[in-house]
Amino acid sequence: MEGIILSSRYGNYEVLDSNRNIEICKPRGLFRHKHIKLVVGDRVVISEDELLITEVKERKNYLLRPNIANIDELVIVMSAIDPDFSSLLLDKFIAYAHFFKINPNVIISKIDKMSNKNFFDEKINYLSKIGVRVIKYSNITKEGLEEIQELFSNKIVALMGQSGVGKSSLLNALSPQSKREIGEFSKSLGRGKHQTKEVVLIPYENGFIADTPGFSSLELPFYKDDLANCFMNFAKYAKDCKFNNCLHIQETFCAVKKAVEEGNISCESYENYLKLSEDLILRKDRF
Ligand SMILES: Nc1nc2c(ncn2[C@@H]2O[C@H](COP(=O)(O)OP(=O)(O)OP(=O)(O)O)[C@@H](O)[C@H]2O)c(=O)[nH]1
Ligand SMILES: [Mg+2]
Ligand SMILES: [Zn+2]
Repeated sequence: MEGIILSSRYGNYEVLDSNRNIEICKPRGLFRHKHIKLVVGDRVVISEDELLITEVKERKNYLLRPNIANIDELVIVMSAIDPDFSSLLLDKFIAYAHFFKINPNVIISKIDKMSNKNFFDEKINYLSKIGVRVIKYSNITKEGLEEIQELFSNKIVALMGQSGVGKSSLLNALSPQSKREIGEFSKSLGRGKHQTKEVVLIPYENGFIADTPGFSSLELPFYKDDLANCFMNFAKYAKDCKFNNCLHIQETFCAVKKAVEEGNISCESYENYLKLSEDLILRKDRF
């Protein structure tokens, strides 16, 4: 019988089978021998008698953090405040998603805490130009909830973001019976409580939503040249750079830098690119 992995704990996997029953299954030893690590979202075949996972289907996509496979939409949740909105972090998360070939959406949460509701409009316009959909949301006034319901229906959606931005709160608003535990945001520490500890798929409107543990930091698992390719707003110009391995930093005849000067690429996004690039090494330095 086929099923989907909803959660995993200590080597046991919760599988929702095609009869809508939840079974606790163990993987066949074969997976360990072949170094195949099953993750939430994996489509699997289980043997009914022994409750063993015998086969895993080919993945449509895969994301390392949150660790999940086969999603239809990735939604980056970034709060307007508490924790503070960070354009740098948002561009980092978006680049991270693109590295895994996933085009993300963004929810700006806690919008009720902003006196100027249009504060993010410039960033939102820029993101929509590069194909990233942005929804402003408040768990207090429920502004944005209908748009979120429409986006999430009939799909497998994964939420991603820092601890304390309100991922589990949003899940409770969408699906009250899911009863996700909520953690307080600590002003003094400047972060959430890491309330959610595991990735878990919650059934929602003919699909699923994955609640996931929040990050305190996210390391980009790639090289400088990957980063250049993950800034999708550069792509249109990068093909005209003189050097085809141009990183758009010190090189001459760089069409990306020219586009920044001419106002076609936002200075903020280019500066975020430079900052993120500082932490990464060149691929050739590795070998
Ligand atoms: N004012 C306001 N507070 C919110 C909103 N959404 C969530 N909160 C509060 O933010 C805090 C953190 O919420 P959670 O839903 O636990 O955040 P999380 O993203 O799931 O955090 P982790 O599980 O630690 O990753 C709680 O105190 C919530 O009540 C919102 O839209 N507006
Ligand atoms: Mg949570
Ligand atoms: Zn260039």
